[in-house]
Amino acid sequence: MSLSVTPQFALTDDERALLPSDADVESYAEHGWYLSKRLFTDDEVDELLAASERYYAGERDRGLPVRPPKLAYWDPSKGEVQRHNDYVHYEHDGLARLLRKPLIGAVAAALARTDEIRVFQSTLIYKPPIAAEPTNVVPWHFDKHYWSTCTSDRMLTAFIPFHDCGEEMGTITMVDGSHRWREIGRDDSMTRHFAEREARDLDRLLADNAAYNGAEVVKVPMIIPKGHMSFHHCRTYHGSPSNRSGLPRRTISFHLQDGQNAYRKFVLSTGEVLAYNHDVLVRLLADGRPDYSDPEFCPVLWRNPRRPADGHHPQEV
Ligand SMILES: O=C(O)CCC(=O)C(=O)O
Ligand SMILES: [Fe+2]
Repeated sequence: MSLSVTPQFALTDDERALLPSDADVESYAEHGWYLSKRLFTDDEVDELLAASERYYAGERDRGLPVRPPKLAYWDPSKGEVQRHNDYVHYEHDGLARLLRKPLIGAVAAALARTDEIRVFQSTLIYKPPIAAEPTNVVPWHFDKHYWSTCTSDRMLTAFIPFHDCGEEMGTITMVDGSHRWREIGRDDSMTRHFAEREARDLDRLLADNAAYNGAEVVKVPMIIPKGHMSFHHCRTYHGSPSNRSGLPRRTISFHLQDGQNAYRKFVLSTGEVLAYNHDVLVRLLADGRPDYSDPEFCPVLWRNPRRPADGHHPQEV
């Protein structure tokens, strides 16, 4: 059997020690979240912060060729609200260079039990240090709702703070085990981003879904030391409270897809075909579907370097 050797994805021994253990992978399967070991050095995190400041000052290495319909794109004219900026891995090489660290993909691959991880989206987030700022509150949601055009249920997100991130800062908070809940008959409104929805409706939705599953809502704030990151499954409910720390909360939500993920047509009850922002950006497959493996927008972050060229998928990393 011939091997496709992809040396850029080989990990050093030190990096392999930072992968989740078997028990960690089991725990992620049970709880739907995982707090990583220290995947970035202090220097790397400081570089992320500096690169984000240059991004906010207007630095770009390239611009999106068209503006997709639901793009999150803060600019200074929006003022001191919570900032969300999508596609930073595409537009800004300084941020991309750090985000493309193969170790992050290898950790995600172990958790998702897959042998390839591609970038799906990256959103640079900033919560200004204003305790009463209403836009700083992230209502309960799970990410798969926004990714209804994706075939995969293994997608996941690395939440990467640029500093120690605890409760005072309004850190991301997981609803333990909620990725295993069955969903009450969903309606189309779930495909709309939380920023466009009433927080109260989403609170009720969480409570109703918990009751439907006979489950308790156990909220686990992720206390994340600098250089560590938290991972969550695409069906894990999560949200975050206001920033009461007096300092800005700076993070990137790095959304990841497994190698098998592909576009699927998702029709809303109105008959409208749902579109994700990628659908107007990425190249098309021969059959006309958007290609969620377009290396321009969805590059491979990590692939098992021992993966055989014939496409069989050994699980070991
Ligand atoms: O910014 C937050 O606290 C939540 C971010 C989020 O929803 C995500 O990473 O999927
Ligand atoms: Fe989210």
